[in-house]
Amino acid sequence: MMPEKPIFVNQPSLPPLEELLPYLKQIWESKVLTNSGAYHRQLEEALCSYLGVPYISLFSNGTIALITALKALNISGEVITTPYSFVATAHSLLWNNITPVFVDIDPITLNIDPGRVEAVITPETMAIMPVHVYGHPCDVDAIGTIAERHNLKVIYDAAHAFGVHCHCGSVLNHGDLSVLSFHATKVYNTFEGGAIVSPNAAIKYDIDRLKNFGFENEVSVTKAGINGKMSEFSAAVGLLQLQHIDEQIRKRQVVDASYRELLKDIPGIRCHEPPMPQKSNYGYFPIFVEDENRLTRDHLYESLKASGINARRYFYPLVNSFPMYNDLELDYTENLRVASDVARKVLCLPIYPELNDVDQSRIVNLIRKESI
Ligand code: T4K
Repeated sequence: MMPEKPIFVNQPSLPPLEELLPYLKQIWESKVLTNSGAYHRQLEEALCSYLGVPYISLFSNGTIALITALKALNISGEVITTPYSFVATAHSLLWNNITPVFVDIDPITLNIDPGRVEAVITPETMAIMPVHVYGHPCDVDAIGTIAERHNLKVIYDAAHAFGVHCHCGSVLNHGDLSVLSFHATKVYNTFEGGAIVSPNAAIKYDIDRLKNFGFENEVSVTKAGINGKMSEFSAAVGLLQLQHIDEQIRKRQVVDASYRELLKDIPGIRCHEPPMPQKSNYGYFPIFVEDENRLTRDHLYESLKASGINARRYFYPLVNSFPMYNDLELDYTENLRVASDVARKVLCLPIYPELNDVDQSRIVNLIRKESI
């Protein structure tokens, strides 16, 4: 019997190859491969307009963009963040010699719980780094109020929040800076890539120096910068992807709605249902395997995997449990109850624009069979 084809959690969307060829021809002819070439400049402009943000700086990936965002704001000391994220969020703090202080999450949004932030502010705290987990907006108003009251910077890890709008337009306009990821597995991808959204030209200027080794001009280096530049190839892919993004998000919405319908009567399976933002991107489809289910989340994960369905436990284990975070002073076992509970139950099901009805039924039928 033929093995069934594997299904991955976030299969990248790619535009038709023939649409990329004219871009490649242009790169080949110009021989400008990187360092803020024509496509790079065009993509920055196009993204500002699509996302509704004032300034954007493109990066080679989201992690370098996070590290650079902290550098650009001269953050040191302690930063309050969430343990319920991809490791890159907290790692960006360690790469800046900053101590992460993990705070529990809200059980509905799964984002940092603003109600717990003030209790951990110390004289060393310089910033908050919340994450719009799965593209669902944080409580930006509450976080903004706390930051203002304590004179803290806010850097949003918006890796999942491409194109997301909250109650007042793009969620990327909140905080001091927002950082995007354009990794292959994201809603909008440039193979590898990322960006920092800034509110004014002065901070964009600093960020653009920092991502290019700190060069001010040919003979002057004014900052200890890094190489975080996006190549012309990635920028070209980005321009092309932008032409298809609305259609791709629309298809994701159909997959999302169909999962909700198909899963609704399976005992012990609960879909994540935070308040819907004004505009979503449907980047992830987390479910929770509740305690009353016949199987644990890990059993379900394994049996899906055995059938070629590669769901992912985003975000398990919690970041604070990794060895490089073990010597932090706070005792997190008591303080991270919600995050620990969610991390134990969550499973992100495959979601991407090309996920067809047949494959979706295959996934849901397996979950049903294992759950009843
Ligand atoms: N902040 C947050 C909140 C993030 O979630 C991330 C990244 C970052 C910051 C950092 O941004 P970047 O530096 O990555 O730009 C994946 C992604 O690698 C990572 O970008 C993402 N978050 C995270 C949530 O998911 P893994 O370790 O699960 O990736 P991987 O390679 O196992 O891919 C997952 C599945 O996708 C595979 O089973 C197969 C499929 N896949 C993957 C790739 C790379 C494909 O079909 N094609 C591909 O090219 O982390």
